[in-house]
Amino acid sequence: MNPFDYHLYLVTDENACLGRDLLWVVEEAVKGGVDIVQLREKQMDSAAFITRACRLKALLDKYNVPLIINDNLPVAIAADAHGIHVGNSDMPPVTVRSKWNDTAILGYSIEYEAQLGTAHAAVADYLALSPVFSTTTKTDTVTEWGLEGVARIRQLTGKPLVAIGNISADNAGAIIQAGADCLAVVSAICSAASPAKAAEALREKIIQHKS
Ligand code: TZP
Ligand code: MG
Repeated sequence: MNPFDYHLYLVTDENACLGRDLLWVVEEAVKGGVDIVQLREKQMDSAAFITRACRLKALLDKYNVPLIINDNLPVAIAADAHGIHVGNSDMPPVTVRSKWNDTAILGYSIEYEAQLGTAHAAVADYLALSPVFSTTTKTDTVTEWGLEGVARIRQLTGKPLVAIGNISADNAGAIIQAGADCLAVVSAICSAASPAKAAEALREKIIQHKS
């Protein structure tokens, strides 16, 4: 198990970057306070995915910020990433653990409450409530957890909880107060005029509302 002590999680989406270079956006975000980054590439072939992951890893290593790869174990291994994030219909966390080292950060998306009691949730380093609020960035979702859902799941598990979905500086404080440990965002940072300032604003809200 890895101690997961991160607070502002950037999930990348090149389409959300308003035509700007993804690595530039990520670097600005990190300067503004993002402390963990997930490379999420849904269309890219493996070779290009690995190349991009290696570039991003080299950048993030300079800042001591871990790189998580979305749903692709060969890419995560090839890029020597710090971890992997899988969803309910991806490679199961127990399988990931059997194929990769124990020190890798393993994130698991929770779409149904029933996932909580499984061996998969048990081997994860953090659980992502996906989505906390419905979002146009990802529309194939099941449960909109809402603040009540965050609070309920908080009572049911001691695992670090990451909230994702339509998070902005406006609702960040309430989500932390409801029990999330970490907030993950795509558009609030990738599509911001200043990704650094957007990250700063989110980070400030998180710190303010941590009990
Ligand atoms: N998983 C659940 S919601 C989501 C992902 C990848 C997208 C979140 O994007 P945004 O723009 O922060 O709402
Ligand atoms: Mg997935």
